[in-house]
Order: sequence, then C-alpha cells, then structure tokens
Amino acid sequence: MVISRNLSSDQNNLTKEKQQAPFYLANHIDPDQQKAGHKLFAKQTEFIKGITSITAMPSEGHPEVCFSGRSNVGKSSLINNLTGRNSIARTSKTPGRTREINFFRLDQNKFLVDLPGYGFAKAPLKERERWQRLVSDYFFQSQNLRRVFLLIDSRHGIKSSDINLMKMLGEAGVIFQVVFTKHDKVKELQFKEVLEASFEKMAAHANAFSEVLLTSSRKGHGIALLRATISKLFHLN
Ligand SMILES: Nc1nc2c(ncn2[C@@H]2O[C@H](COP(=O)(O)OP(=O)(O)OP(=O)(O)O)[C@@H](O)[C@H]2O)c(=O)[nH]1
Ligand SMILES: [Mg+2]
Repeated sequence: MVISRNLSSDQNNLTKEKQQAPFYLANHIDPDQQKAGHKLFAKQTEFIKGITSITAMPSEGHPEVCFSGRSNVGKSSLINNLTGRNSIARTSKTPGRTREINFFRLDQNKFLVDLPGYGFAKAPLKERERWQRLVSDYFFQSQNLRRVFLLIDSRHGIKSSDINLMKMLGEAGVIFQVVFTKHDKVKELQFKEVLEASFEKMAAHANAFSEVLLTSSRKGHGIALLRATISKLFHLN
C-alpha cells in the first residue's frame, strides 16, 4: 500500500523544494548494511546517565538517535533488544517508567537516547508540563540528533499525542521515522488498517521519513533492520 505525500528532497533542510514520495513499510535489508548494523551493536553498550535538565546533556559532539513515543509503547524494551542487554533500559508494565532522558553509548562514541513517554492520561498536569519542557529543550538544543524514531503501538496506531509530538519535531526541524512496536500482538488484517490510517496522518507532516519499520522486541522481529538503519544514519557503511 502506498500513499503519496510531500517529502523534502534534502532531509536536513525542510524548506527545500518538495517532491512527491510515498510511505512504505521496509521489507528489505542490504547485506552490507546488516553487517555494519551488527558490528555497531556487537560491543557492550554503556549507560552514561539520565538527565532531568537539559544543561546536563552528556553527548555533545557525538551523533545520536533517539526513541520517542507514548508511555508503554516499548521504547526501553526496544533499546534493550537492540543492544542485546536485557535490562540496560528499565522497562515496566506500568506506564511512565522512564522519567529522565537516558543516554547510552554504543561503539565508536555513538549514542542512543531513551526519552520519557507521553500520553499517559493519569499523569498529573505538573508532570506533563515537566515532560514538555524537558523533551522540547532536548529537540531544540541537541546538535547531533540524526533522527527521532517515533514508536507507535501496532495495535493502536497514531494518537493525538503522537501528532503533537510530530508538530513539535517539525518546529524543531527534526526528521522522524515511524517504528511500529509489539508486532507480535497484532493480526495482519488489523495491522493493515492501522498502517493505512497511520500513513494518512503522517501525510500532514513534511518531517515524516518515508520508510516505516515494523518491530517486536518480544520476538526480535525487525531488529536487524533497525540496527542497519541506525548504522547508516551514523554513516558507518
Ligand atoms: N508483547 C510485547 N510486549 C512488549 C514489546 N515491547 C515491550 N513490551 C511490553 O510493554 C511494556 C512497556 O514496555 P517499555 O519498554 O517499558 O515501554 P516504554 O515505552 O519504555 O514506557 P515508558 O518508559 O513508560 O514511556 C512492558 O511490559 C514490555 O514488556 C513487544 O514487542 N511485544
Ligand atoms: Mg521507558
């Protein structure tokens, strides 16, 4: 299924002339890219620190990618799976587990960043405001953010809180790539509908990357492709 929309030809410059490009679900992995992705994640990942204020950012000068999405969508689980470390990022059945911005260092001084989730209805207003300030500061001030992976639950699709995040990223001039999570929990037909609806919603955002990924941290689905995508963003292949 392909839905046309506008995407900037130069992903780092959203103001350049637009060209038609479709959204599509990635289904191919280049062998060289796969090797580079495997190599990047083969060495031990190190937890550097968690911050609650942007002044404490540790990764200045180092390229990084980050994982954002609603509470409980599976950001921390995905980082654990990518790095092959069961609990380097803390996960929980209860939404709101990650409350800081957590930095993890991969081989060659490349960083993965785990963001606190949003959209948790029971979170107090103060907590939501704190999230908004911290995450917005991060998006606007990070100098080396190569891409935001925007995680979407395969069962539920894109919600209004995700759209708010897309807008925030657009204002900060940051590209996001949608990564569907928990694929093991969804039936094919149900997912097809979610995908169609998601593409329609993404079409309103010029900073949406055309390729989307499908993952399951539980089953390991899509992990090699995500590793390869990250290594490519770091220009390692
Ligand atoms: N079935 C299934 N469950 C998953 C998958 N990924 C994560 N989960 C479960 O979903 C719950 C939330 O996962 P987390 O990784 O803590 O989610 P998070 O997005 O980091 O949540 P916050 O830190 O609260 O924003 C946990 O109970 C995980 O075990 C998956 O691929 N499949
Ligand atoms: Mg988390």
